[in-house]
Amino acid sequence: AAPLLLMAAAVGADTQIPTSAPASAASEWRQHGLNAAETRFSPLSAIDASNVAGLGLAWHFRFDRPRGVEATPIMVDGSLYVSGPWGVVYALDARSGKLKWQHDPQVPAGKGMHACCDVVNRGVAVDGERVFVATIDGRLQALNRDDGRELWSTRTFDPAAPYTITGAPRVVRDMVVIGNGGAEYGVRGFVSAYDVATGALRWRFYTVPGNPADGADGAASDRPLQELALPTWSGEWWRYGGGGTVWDSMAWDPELDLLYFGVGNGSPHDRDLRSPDGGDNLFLSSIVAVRPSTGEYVWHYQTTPGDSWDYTATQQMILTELEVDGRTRKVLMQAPKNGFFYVLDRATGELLSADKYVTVNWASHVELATGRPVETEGARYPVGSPFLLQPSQIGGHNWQPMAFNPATGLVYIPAQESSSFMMKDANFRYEAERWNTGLVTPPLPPGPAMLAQARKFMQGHLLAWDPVRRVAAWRVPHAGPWNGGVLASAGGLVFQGVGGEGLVAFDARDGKRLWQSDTWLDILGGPISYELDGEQYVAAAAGFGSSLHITSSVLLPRTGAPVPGGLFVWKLGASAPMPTAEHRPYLAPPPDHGSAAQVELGGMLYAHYCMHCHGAGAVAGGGMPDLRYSPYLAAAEAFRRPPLDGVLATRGMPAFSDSLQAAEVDAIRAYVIRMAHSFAPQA
Ligand code: PQQ
Repeated sequence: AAPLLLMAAAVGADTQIPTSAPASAASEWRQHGLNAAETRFSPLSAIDASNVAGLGLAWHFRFDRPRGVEATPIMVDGSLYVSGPWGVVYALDARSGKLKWQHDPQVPAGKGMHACCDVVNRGVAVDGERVFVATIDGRLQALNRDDGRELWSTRTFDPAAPYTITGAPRVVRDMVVIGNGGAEYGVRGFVSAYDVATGALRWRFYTVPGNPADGADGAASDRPLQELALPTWSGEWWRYGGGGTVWDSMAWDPELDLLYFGVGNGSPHDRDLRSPDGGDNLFLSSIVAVRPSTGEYVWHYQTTPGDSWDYTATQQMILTELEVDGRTRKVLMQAPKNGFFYVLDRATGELLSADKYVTVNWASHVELATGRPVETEGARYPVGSPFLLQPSQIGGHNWQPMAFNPATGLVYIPAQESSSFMMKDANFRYEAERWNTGLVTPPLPPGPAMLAQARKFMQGHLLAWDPVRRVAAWRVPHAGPWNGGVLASAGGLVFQGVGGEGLVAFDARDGKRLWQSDTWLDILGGPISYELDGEQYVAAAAGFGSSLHITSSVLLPRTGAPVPGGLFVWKLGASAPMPTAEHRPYLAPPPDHGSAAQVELGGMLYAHYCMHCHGAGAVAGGGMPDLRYSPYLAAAEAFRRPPLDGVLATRGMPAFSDSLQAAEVDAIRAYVIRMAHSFAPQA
């Protein structure tokens, strides 16, 4: 390895693992982000730029159910622990891929309707003899590491409420910490810590205030909620929950004794609906630091005051040390959805820098003195003036993890340029358990010309960001907007799942493309690396599903047939055969019969009620049925049965009889048929 790479290993060794981890930790992947600082920088260097071309598939393991896959696997003691859709956990031999055990939490299919972005699971946590997983219906479970037996299972919320969990739990000392999702539907976010041995609740931190008339919550967060957060809200937000879900990112610093979590957007999205007299609406879109033992508030930094754009601050946080203005600072770095890259002093929450890492038009800049963004005119999309927002609600960066290489000093971000049309829903009425963003979702305009236009506004890239110089060192453009998490390694490499291409390795210094392995399934979660018997392995989970695969598959370079995903593992010199793509048969659609008015109405209703599962433009991705080729499409009477009679309820398709009339379902059918004739089937 080159001197640069040796230096990487040396620097990595100090900043890597802040806890006193056992010696084997350098060859394993014990925690979600590799370590408590979530750097995702593997100290392994056997695979480097000079030999990565010889990386081949060692083995792959297929999950047994379709739908989205977003997990970062964990590797401890020669075993891999990976979660698939619905929170099914697989324990595999890390050398051979042989299944040791699997555990299915048996989530009722109907719960899937509360998941904004598929029934994904971003991974498990392993501590001693226990494997922890959080299920989409809100159970936190401890499984025996040897045989997958359930040791305890705790309900973190009432599964009838539209909460979900997609994030990976984190073990912090003798506690396991977990948040939840659901801010698109109307919930009040919170984070909870449970005893690793018993599953007993230790503390809970609500991220937004409840109804003041109900008094205090009796949680560790009372004081900051009453004193800091409550004055920043107005109106009756609690009717809609308020939002603030902690659906993904956490990190912790044992020396400072601080646990950090990223808080999500407001519910509904439009602040005018949830807090009509304005206000910052703490702790939405914030990074919050608490004492891990008690959940006691220490500091917060709000990235997007008074969020109206779905600008979550739930994106990954990396803890490291940086030289800022001649001083070494302990920092926390985040690239949240809103398009600014933040560097904070992680002891105090002081803002050190905030710079645009993608195109941003909702704010001109962030003022360092106040820590506040300066919003642009019209960005809050007043009535009658819709706003073309950049970045869109998918963000300049979403949940796909980034990585930091201390030798290059660069943060590698799975970034995207994106835009979306923000328009108030003049007819908004809260519908329990339904999409409650308060925005009109325009249907995708039919026709290839409009589609090409939409694709131009949606572009993903791998971004190497210099957090000290506060500029991009390089960017590598990708074919589509939705790409995977990043692994950086002391071998001077950056691995990323690229939409339509499988796993790709780049040179950490300049982004030069060095290697590719086409898995035929997109890799979204973070790849990992581990060493066994002196050999370095790279592993990544793959599968179709997740927010953009489902809603916007029409914009992606490759979309999925509803086939199960799985885990792929590579090492030098291996040559196991790669499974090839699987195609599904298509039924010819019925004749296009709808009037312009009927198709237009159907399109609006489709975008509100159907698109979040069956896809924009009625082009489905991932494991969801594609309505253009549904056998129910053949006759109007048949097409009404699932939404109005609930005939597919046990398979997860909820009845919409409280929201939709027969004539409206017929209009949706006319729209779907129009789309079936507009877009060629995707293999
Ligand atoms: N999940 C994904 C995904 O898995 O691809 C993408 C998103 C989520 C978002 O862009 C979100 O805004 C989002 N929001 C919430 C929420 O507000 O509670 C939850 C989730 C989730 O749990 O997956 C996502």
